[in-house]
Amino acid sequence: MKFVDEASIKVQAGNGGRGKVSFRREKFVPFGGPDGGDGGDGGSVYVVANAGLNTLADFRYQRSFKAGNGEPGGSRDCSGKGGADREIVVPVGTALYDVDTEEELGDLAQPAARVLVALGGKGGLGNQRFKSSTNRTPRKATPGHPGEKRELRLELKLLADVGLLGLPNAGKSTLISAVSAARPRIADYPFTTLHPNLGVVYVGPHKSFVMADIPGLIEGAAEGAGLGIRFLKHLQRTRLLLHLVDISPPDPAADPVRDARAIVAELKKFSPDLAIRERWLVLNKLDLLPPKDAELRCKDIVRRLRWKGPVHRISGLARQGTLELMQSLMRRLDELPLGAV
Ligand SMILES: Nc1nc2c(ncn2[C@@H]2O[C@H](COP(=O)(O)OP(=O)(O)OP(=O)(O)O)[C@@H](O)[C@H]2O)c(=O)[nH]1
Ligand SMILES: [Mg+2]
Repeated sequence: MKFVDEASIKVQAGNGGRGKVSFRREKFVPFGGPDGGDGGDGGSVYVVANAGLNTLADFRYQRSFKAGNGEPGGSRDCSGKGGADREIVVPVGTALYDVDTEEELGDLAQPAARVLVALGGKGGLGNQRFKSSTNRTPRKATPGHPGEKRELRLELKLLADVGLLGLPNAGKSTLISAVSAARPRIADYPFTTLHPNLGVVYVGPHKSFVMADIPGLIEGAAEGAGLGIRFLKHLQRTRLLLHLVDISPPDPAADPVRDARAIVAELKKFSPDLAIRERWLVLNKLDLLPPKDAELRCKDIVRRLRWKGPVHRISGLARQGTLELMQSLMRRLDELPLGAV
C-alpha cells in the first residue's frame, strides 16, 4: 500500500553574467581607464511550503524550473542586473531529496518554510577590477559562474480529503479509477477491494485533492460481517464522505434505500464523529437504466431516504457526471478548512 505521493523535478539556478572589458572614452581624455562592470549574479531556486496545497499533482505537468540568468556587465562601471529567483510552491509536509546523492535537502513541515535547492552562479568580474599600479589597461574580465543544477525527488505523505463509502459493488473502485491515476482491482463480485487505495484527483493547476477507496461495508460490519469496519479508520481524517449507491442492484430483492440506511448505521457504530461528517449522496450506475427510469428511481431513493444534503447522479463506468462531481468537491474542499479533524 503506497500512501505517498512522489514527483521528480529538475531545478536549475541562473548563470552569472560575464564581466565586461571596456575603457572610458571621453572627450579630451586620451587614455580613459578601464570601466567594464561586473556581471550580475544568477537567480537561485527555492522550494517554499504552502498550507493551501495537499498533493504533488501539479508536478506531473511541470517538471523543470529555472531561475533567471544574471546580465553581463556594461561599460561605465555598470554592473549587470541579477537574475530573478524562482520559487517552487509545494504542500506543507513535503520532503526533498537530491536524486543523485539521496541526500535529504529539507522537510518542509511548517507553512512558509523555505529551502534553497540551487544556488545562482556568481557574476564575472569586469576589467576595472583588474586595474593595478602595474597594469592600468587590463583587458581581462571573467565569465560568470554556472548556476547549480539538480534533480530533486519530492515526497509527500498523502492524507485523504474525500472518502468513498458504500456497499460492495457500489462502484467505488470504478469511480476512483475514472477520476485519478489509482488502478484498484474492479470486479463484479463483492469485496474486490481488500485494502484502501488512495488516488489524487487533479482538477486544475494548484487544484487537486486526495480520494480514498476502501473495502465495501455491509450490514453487521461493526460485528465483523464482511470485512468489518476497521477500514473506516482510513476515513477518519477526511473532510467529506461520498456515499455511493447503486440505483439498480443486480439482485431484484435488494433495496438501495434499506442498504443505504444500513451503511449509515454502521458508520454511527464505528464513530459518531464520522457519522456527522459532511456526506454527499452519489447515485451511481445511471447508465444501467433508460434516462427516464433512472430519474424516477433517483427521485424515489432521495425521497424515501428523506435526504436533505447534496445529491449527485453519475455513472462511474461511463464517466457521466464525474467531472462535475469532482469540480463540486474541489469547490467545497476549498471552503472547508484543511486538517479540520
Ligand atoms: N453499468 C455500470 N457498472 C458499474 C458502474 N460502476 C461500477 N460498475 C460495475 O460494478 C461492479 C463493481 O464495481 P467496483 O468498482 O469493483 O465496486 P466496489 O464498490 O469497489 O466494490 P468492492 O471493492 O467489492 O467494495 C464492476 O463489475 C463494475 O464494472 C457504473 O457506473 N455503471
Ligand atoms: Mg472496490
